Amino acid sequence: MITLPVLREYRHSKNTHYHSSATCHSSFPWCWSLVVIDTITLGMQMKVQTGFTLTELLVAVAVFAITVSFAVPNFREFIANNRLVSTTNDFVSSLLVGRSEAAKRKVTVTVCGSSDGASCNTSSWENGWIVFTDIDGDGTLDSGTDEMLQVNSAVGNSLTIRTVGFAQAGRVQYGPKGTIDSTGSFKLCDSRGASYARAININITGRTRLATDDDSDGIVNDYSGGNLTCP
Ligand SMILES: [Ca+2]
Ligand SMILES: [Ca+2]
Repeated sequence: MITLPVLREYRHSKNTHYHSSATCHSSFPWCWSLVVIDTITLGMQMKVQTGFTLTELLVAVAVFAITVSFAVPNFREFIANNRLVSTTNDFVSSLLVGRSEAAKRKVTVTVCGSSDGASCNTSSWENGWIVFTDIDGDGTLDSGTDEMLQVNSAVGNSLTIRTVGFAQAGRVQYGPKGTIDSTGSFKLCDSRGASYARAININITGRTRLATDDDSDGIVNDYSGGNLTCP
């Protein structure tokens, strides 16, 4: 015999009463079906019989309002974090393309800020960036010799992508062995500031590493070990 913690109903004169258990023998599967049907039926009856009082309704509305007041900021933060992660991934992807194409083709590849998708013209990389083979290494896409490998449009959403440490704020260049011309970091910030910022650190071998908070003070550390600043 097995006792189930379900409600079953019995009637006494004009009142309806409930008790809290039902008993079925394990060798009678049909009994379980009856218990399930009883429970569903009873639930429907209770729903019809009770309804909400004004107090219950007000409490429900208050609980809902409190829940929403916590959920909305969390959701906004979730969206903002996702935006940063997604843009960081896109940017890392471009750097990896630049490095691997340089090594594969054994030529210089330039990655630079570009608001027009054709030339290196900005150090505010959030306006867009391009990746191209740069045979003479002059930082210009020369027709006939250089080849555009990737064009990325502006990221929007008030994100900024800036550099720190590189020889030039608006461009980096990978050599034929995949090494980079200088060390530094790319910083990705939004309106929440450095505490939420992400960074991509690059060492002289050209290796890309996502910045971490090495000293555990809540702000990731750039290529030099210092805390990131925004923008
Ligand atoms: Ca060139
Ligand atoms: Ca830190």
